[in-house]
Amino acid sequence: MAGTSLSPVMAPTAQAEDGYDLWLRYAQADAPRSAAISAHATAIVAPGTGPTLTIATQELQRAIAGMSGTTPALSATFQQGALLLATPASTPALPVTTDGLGSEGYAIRSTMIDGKAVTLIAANSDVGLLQGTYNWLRLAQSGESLDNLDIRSAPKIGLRLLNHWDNLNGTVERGYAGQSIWDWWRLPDWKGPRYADYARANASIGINGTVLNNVNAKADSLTASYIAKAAALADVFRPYGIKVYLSVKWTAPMELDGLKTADPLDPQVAAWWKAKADEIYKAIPDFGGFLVKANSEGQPGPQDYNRTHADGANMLAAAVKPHNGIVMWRAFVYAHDNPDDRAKQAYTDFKPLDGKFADNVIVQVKNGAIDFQPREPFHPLFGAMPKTPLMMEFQITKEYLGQSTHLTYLGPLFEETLDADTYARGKGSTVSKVIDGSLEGHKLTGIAGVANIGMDRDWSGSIFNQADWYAFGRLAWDTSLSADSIAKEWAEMTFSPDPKLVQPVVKMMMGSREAAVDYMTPLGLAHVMDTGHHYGPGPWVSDLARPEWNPVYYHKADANGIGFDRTKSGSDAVGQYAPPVAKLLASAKTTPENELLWFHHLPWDYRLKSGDTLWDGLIHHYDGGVRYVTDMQTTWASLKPYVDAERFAETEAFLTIQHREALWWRDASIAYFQSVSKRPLPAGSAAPAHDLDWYKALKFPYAPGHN
Ligand code: BDP
Repeated sequence: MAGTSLSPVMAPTAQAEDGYDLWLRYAQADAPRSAAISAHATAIVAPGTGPTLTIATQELQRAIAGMSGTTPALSATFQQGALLLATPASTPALPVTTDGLGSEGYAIRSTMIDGKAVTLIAANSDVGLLQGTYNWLRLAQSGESLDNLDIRSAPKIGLRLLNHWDNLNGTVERGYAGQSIWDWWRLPDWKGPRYADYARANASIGINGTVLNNVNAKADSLTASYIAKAAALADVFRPYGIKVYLSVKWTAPMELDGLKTADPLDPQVAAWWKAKADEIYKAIPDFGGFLVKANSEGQPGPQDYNRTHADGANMLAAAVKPHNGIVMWRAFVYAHDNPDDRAKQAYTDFKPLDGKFADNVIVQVKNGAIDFQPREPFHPLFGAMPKTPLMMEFQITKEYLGQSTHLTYLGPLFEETLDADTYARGKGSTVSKVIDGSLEGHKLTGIAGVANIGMDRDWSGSIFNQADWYAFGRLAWDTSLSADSIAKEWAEMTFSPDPKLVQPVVKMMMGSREAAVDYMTPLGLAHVMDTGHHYGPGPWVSDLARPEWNPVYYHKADANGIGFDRTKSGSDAVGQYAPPVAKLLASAKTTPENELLWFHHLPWDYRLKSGDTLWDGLIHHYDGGVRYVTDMQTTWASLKPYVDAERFAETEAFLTIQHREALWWRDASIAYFQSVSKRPLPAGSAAPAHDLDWYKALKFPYAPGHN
């Protein structure tokens, strides 16, 4: 077994399967696959030894050694079966064109050079070669053929970022995988090995930027000492093609330097930000830019000075513009003094600002109009601001989807939103086309995922949560991929390419998010989680200071029926969608049933498509969700022979937790809604295990992720 140059931290066979290696395990392949890999990687020819190329060639050596037992040598000359990395600069007569691949894309082609059969990975840059390398390794790991390759791939979305909601004290807002991986205290002097492993994992799925700190930002992140710490991380990430960004607090000029105001139109304020940007770029020449949460949930912002979000964003944009930086301005806003439907407020605030943002501002919009619920209709801002680049914000961490222990694969959630049709420019105006810029011809494009990464040995709090990080990256690179195919390649790399394992695992993953919708928020219900920590059910909560913090605000259940009327007779949030969408949503009959109660308040006797009354159907969804979890437990138990003991046991235990909690969700929800509807349960549905007061009395003061 070769591989003396391997990092001891991630050596493929050096340790038990604790999940640290993610999908980059490079475990020994079976004989045919091992032989195929060796035959297609007899040597590696690379155009130089720069830091990025060194990462690529070492990754290849490590991976090939792990999978086949032989380490290919770095070679200057072609030989039969060599893997050749090349750019037009290194190899002028490349047999493939790199036109259209941009600065990150690549081509992989099985070809003949000097009479020798080789595999060529070609790109315009070393980062492109690294991306091509990871694609080739994905094929090798997942047991795909390495013959006759002819692949071209380039991302349509420019900014593919993680957003860390990490605090400077090491906690992570909505983090369920342990403490923050940023050791702010010992940076910049100590750069632990985990930083490079983090960059490597992200690069392997095409992520090219990371916002280091919480959107609920502290001004301190912009002090000289914290800029130096961010610069140290940027130095580690750079060769992987990953840029660093910072969340900023609006009042930083006042807090750090005693300015009297943070009014964006005040010249002193603008000068402060300009000087701050200059200082940051001196330390981090390729700094990406700022992410801003302003005038939302108590954060300060330009509206405090009677200025608009555009005034604020443009002032910051001017500060970073000379350095090619950008500003990502979040549209997640709702205000305590606005009595309108919370689902409408972002649109109301931002739509009038369309066309008013500087050209290096991109508005970051959550997938739905409330807050990362198990299911939300797509945000009405997508398609509604044609003159403004909009970027997607997904939540990879599962604040509302079972947190660390539930197996609820998010691929289908991401896919559902990306494929949703806004009808902004007629049929086919999907959310994907809004955010990849193709619908309106925008060049600045982006997608962000709120990270699920922490100090846990397995990074994400569970093995299956790794799939959400993976799926986010893969979809960010190529929104046309299916959640199903991503689950398949993830399972092949994370466990093994054996179809006896892969097929059941993928099947279980693919239905798991819908199961969580069923046992938590069926038929379009939302935001019925308990207060603050959002762990577990609290549909009865009605005593919080702001109306829209209370679950009762969202479900509006009473003796007659349930649901939020967002049609013309109600809040008319439906009117924020393009006319063809609005028309469908105007009637319960034409609204997709899985969004029914999001848009309509309906009587308990309303007939669902199944023939069930709404009441019976609701109960059947709760039952179905729990049943799905039972089925996952059975499936997983049958996979014991195919999974290592450590990862098997963890998943088995977490499924036990999930089953218990799915039942809790079902029982507590039914106990509450039955206290309102006063209806009997349909035949075959068991009564909740406890009475309503028992569920109401449960308290979780130490639930993780909540400050
Ligand atoms: C909500 C979270 C809260 C975040 C907020 C945001 O509960 O912790 O600060 O979103 O996105 O999902 O700003």
